[in-house]
Amino acid sequence: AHLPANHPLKTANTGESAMIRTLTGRPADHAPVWFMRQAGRSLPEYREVREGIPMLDACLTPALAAEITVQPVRRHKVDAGIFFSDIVIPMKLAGVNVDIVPGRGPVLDAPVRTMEEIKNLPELEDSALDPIREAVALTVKELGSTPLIGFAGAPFTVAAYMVEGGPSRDHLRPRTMMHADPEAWDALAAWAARTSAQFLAAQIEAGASAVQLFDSWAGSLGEADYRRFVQPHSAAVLSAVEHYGVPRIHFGTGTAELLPALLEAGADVIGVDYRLPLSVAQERLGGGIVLQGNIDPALLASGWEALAAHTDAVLEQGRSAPAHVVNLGHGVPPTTDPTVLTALVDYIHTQTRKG
Ligand code: 1CP
Repeated sequence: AHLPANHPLKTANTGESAMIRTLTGRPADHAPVWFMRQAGRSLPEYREVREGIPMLDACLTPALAAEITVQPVRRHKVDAGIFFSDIVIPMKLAGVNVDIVPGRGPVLDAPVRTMEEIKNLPELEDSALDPIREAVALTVKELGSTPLIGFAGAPFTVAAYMVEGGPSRDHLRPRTMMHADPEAWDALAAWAARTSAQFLAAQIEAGASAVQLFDSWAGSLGEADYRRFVQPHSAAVLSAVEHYGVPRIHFGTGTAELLPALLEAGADVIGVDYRLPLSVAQERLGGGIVLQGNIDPALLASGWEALAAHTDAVLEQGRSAPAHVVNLGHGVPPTTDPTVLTALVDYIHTQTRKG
């Protein structure tokens, strides 16, 4: 690996943490756990520091982004922080007019649908990523031996927001565009891949010990479209950061039929959503890959007995993989009682502790 000389994997001991040991397929003294969307609205301390501050402003204020990233680690004793940011931050920093509308999500002033519009997209200047580098450096310092996981949106999920101009259920427009104007689609997905790769590289160089590529909406694609129009672009992001030598997680939802194609994009770890048991996922993936997942977020509100039984089943199914990082099968719902998350982390640590 070619980590910068002062990278935490070399200078601190995140490399021997249960999280990094497990992500790299080595045994650990307990199963590590983190939760997608562990920072955010489920935490009163988050709501307090975010009061009156728009989402994207919070992401681009380094001390605030660092504080919000560390909050769930402090409270729940999860085994990693997930950098507080958003998949639309790289396009924002490139100069695209995007905002995050409360209760809705990312919305663009002008959707990007034609080759002309794609050719006019600004490139992301490296210096524009400075607030990200600063936030990551502050976070890593605060986290000490607990690893920080960086992330970016995968090209399909990012481009889907750009083509639709906002959140959508079926992602009809990007799926139509792939076939109506494949050249334009490939140009847009390549732009999204470049900016996401730059975003990941900035986080790794500033100290992130692992990264996750979020293809949250990949499940709206059939396998043939995924392979033709998406996989090469996701593979480009993953290979752009391979030389750093930090573990790369690839996650999508609704990917049961896409798992082998997802694996071929080249990540080190596959994140599985809550719909498919980990043992079935492992079978479809050929048996040799580290898995992450996949407690159903719905069970966080189902009462402790049902949650503990479900967690036991997830831990058992995780034994089918060479190593298993425990997570939810998608993000923490904003209505989640945070004390349930704290208890769940403790339960997972206790149930899996060796010796
Ligand atoms: O005002 C607010 O509090 C806005 C809510 C919010 C938050 C807390 C948004 C808007 N983004 C985030 C942070 C965020 N987004 C994180 C870091 C925090 C953590 O995980 O603890 C991460 C990793 C993301 C990534 C993200 N943004 C994804 C991929 C993950 C996933 O949940 O699938 C996606 C799809 C987005 C887009 C987005 N940003 C925000 C919303 C509400 C959405 C989804 C909108 C939709 O349904 O299409």
